[in-house]
This record gives sequence, structure tokens and C-alpha cells, in this order.
Amino acid sequence: MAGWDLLLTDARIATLAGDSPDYGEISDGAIAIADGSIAWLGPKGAQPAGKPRKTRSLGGQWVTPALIDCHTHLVFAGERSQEFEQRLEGASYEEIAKAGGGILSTVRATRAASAEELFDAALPRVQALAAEGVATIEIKSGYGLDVTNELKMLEVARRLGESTDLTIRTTLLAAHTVPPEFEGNADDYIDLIGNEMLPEVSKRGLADAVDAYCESIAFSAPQIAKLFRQAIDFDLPVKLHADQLSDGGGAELAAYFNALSADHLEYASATGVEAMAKAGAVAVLLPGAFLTLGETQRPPIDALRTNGVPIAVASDCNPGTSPICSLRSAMILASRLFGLTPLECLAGTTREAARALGLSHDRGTLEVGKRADIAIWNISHPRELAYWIGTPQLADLIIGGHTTRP
Ligand code: DI6
Ligand code: FE
Repeated sequence: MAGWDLLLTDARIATLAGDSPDYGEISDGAIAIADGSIAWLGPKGAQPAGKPRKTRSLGGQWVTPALIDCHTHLVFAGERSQEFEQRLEGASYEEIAKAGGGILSTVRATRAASAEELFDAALPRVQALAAEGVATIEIKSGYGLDVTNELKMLEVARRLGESTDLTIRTTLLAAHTVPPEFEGNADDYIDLIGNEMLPEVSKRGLADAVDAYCESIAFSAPQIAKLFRQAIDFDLPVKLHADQLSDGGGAELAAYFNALSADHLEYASATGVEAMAKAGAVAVLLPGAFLTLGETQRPPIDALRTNGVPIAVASDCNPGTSPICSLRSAMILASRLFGLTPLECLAGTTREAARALGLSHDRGTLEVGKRADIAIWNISHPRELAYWIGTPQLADLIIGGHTTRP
């Protein structure tokens, strides 16, 4: 076909296409790219005639869809290593939060930081993810907790997308915890989010979704239901931090509102999982938080599998519970801590992560018509991506048809 910008040949392709329980392998294939999208892919020999502007032989290297980190809080100021030490000495996450630390400690630092400072702190985190093959990142607000500072966080996240080749999807997580100004008055804060933040965020197109933290130390199901109704009125899809530290009916709540995803889920009930399956909500597993908090109750992996709930894996990069700026580490932890197969880890950071962001139509698998977001690896099988720890294996990252690494 005429008009190809780039033809990758001699590739071993893990397409992840379809929902079949394999890598969708094409063992000796080629991928043609035109206008930033995949124009053709298939086995050597089946290729239609045409003269690409550029041809690159991969010499048998593996390619997969570029990775997608579908749950991060990577825009923040400060760090919380002191709380980490306190927890190692026996203090619980909830105790620290109730004493004014936890999320509120990062809120103080983030409010005090300028947009410029937040951007400068976040950019290396984005670059660290990209260095491991990530081309799409979701970033949540939630450390501002007032109109000015939530908008500031979302603007910084948008700017990260504009200043790099990556796609950044932004999420309003104003319902992360109750800010000090509203202590004991969570209902009024929920009203502030619905009446002031949502209209402004919507008017300025600053968020692609709305998230909330459903937990005894944060917001109740009725409070979140009220917020979600308003989000849906603004045409914003919802997602939920659900059942992380206790069963708060979060999985059910997410399903009821047709959420894109319910995330964490360590304590999700059987009925919650069934409801998610019916609603088509993705389960986003966050093993970095599980590890850092020393949790022992694993998410209901078998129930998710038997009910056919799509499983994604994300870094949850944040300074409190998951100081992990590495999606490969999340894959590795998901295999070790939750028993996910290497295929589930890779599907969970490509196809299912795209689904969790509502982006399945244009990324997450290698198929004709999807974006040419492609990772090229120095590996002998894609299962190695959940196997090696601390081993750089990315050879190249192509985003929108363009090589981003020298
Ligand atoms: N769950 C998490 O893992 C993060 N937020 C949340 O709702 C933790 C955020 C933090 O501790 O700063
Ligand atoms: Fe989180």
C-alpha cells in the first residue's frame, strides 16, 4: 500500500488482540504505520505490496503494545518516608491519617508548591515510566482539595501531556479525603466538589474522569453516590478507590454507576465482584500499595477470573502507599504477591489498562486502526516482562508512530 511512513519487519509480535488467553503472537511479522496508526500488520509473506518511506528490521525482537499506567497520583510535592518509618515501627496507615498525616501531609506540601514546582517534580516520574515502555498515563488530582489547588494539579497534569510525547489522562480525585477546612463536615465538602469544582473542571476540559476514595477514613458510599450523579450529569465517567482497607461496598457502588474501573479491591465481596462483571467494570489491582502497607488480604483474584472481570495492573505511584514509579515493578509484584500470570500482567498493563481508561478503541492492543504505540523489547519471550526484576529490557518506544528513544 502506498503511504506507509514506517514498516517494521522481522518482528515477533505480541498483539494481545482479542480476549483470547494468549499473547496473540505473530512469530515472524511486520507492522506498517501510517499517520501515527497501524495501517497493516501480519505475518511475513502476507504483506500487501507497497513502498514504505522507511523500513526497519527488528531482527527478531519482540514488540508489544506500549504499556499503559491506568492509576497514578504522580503530581505531588514532598515525600513521606518518615511515615514509612513510623509504619515499620507499627503505626497503621489509618492511625497516621487520623493524626493529620497521610494524604493531608501531601496536601499541605502540594498546596504550598507552585505549578512550576509541581511540574518539575512530576516530569522525571513521567520520564521514568516512559523509560520502561509506558506511553499512556492516568494522573489523578486529590492533593489540592480546594478549587484552586485541584485545578492547579490538573493543569500540571495536562501540561505534562503537552510537554512530552505521552498521552496523559487526567482524573478529578477531589474526594480523596476531607480537607482540614471541612473537618467533621464531609457532606459540605462533597457539595463544594459538585457545585464548584465539577462545573469549573468541566468548563475548562481539565478532567477525563472523576474518582473518589470510598473508605472509613475518607468518604461513605452515599456521599460518593451523590458526587457520581453530578459527575455523570457533566458527562464525566467515574471510577473508584474501592474496598482497599475494608469492605465498604465499593465494588457494588462502582458497578451501580457503570464505573470504568474499581481499584484496589482487597476486601471486595463476592457480590461486589459479580456486580462488576455485569457492569463490565475493570478491576485495577495495585500491588505496590499492598506491598507498602504490608497488607495480607489479597484481592479476590479467583473470583475476578471466574466471573470474567477484566484485570488491569497499575503503579498507583504516590508518596504515601505506593512510592513506586515503575509499571514493570507493579507487574512483577502482581505476579509475586497476587499470583497473576505473566500474560495477565502484560494484558493488565496494555489491553485491560486501556479498557480501564475507556481507550480500548484506539490503544492497548496491536491491531489495524489503533495508535502506533509500540514497545520493542530485548527479551526472548514476553513472559520475561513479569519475571526479571530491575533489568532494563526496553529497546525502543514508538509513540504515535514516532520513535521516542535514541
Ligand atoms: N489509596 C491509595 O493508595 C492512595 N490514595 C488512595 O486513596 C494513597 C494516597 C496517599 O496516601 O497519599
Ligand atoms: Fe490510588
